[in-house]
Amino acid sequence: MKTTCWISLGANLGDRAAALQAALAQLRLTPGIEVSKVSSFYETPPWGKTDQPPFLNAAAELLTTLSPLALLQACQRIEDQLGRKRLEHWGPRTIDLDLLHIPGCTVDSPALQLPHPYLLQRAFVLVPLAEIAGSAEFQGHTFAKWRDALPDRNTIQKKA
Ligand code: PH2
Ligand code: MG
Ligand code: MG
Repeated sequence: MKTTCWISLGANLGDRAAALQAALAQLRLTPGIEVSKVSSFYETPPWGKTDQPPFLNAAAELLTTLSPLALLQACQRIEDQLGRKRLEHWGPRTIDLDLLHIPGCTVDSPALQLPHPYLLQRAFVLVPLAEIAGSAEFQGHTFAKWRDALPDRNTIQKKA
């Protein structure tokens, strides 16, 4: 059975667009993962730890036969292949792939929390996600409605 999973992609070091494209290409090559939708790429100010370069962010919809933990491992392997160094919490990174939400699935383990704990607070996540899944219901509202409730949603700029 195939499950839908929405993920967030981000980069703020090196050629950011090339890193997002390379991650998507690696996801497409991974057995058990189909990339069914990809959002536009967005220029976003750093959130949480603000003294770092701006990010390029996107969201994607995956259809997968993998378990949530196997999907997480696949994403971490791709981050490693693309030269991700795990130096600093919320610090600069060449590529970051985060699982956001799998409808009907909650996970609360040290390795993985689903839904992503900051999903509804981060405009850099919700603006791209609402582009590809705006009408999906999440905790009583659609993603489009959650996006529209974010005061800083206009700081997230779609790339031409
Ligand atoms: N990722 C973080 C911390 N802050 N800010 C933006 N704009 N985009 C990100 O992807 C991001 C962030 C930790 O994963
Ligand atoms: Mg992240
Ligand atoms: Mg991450």
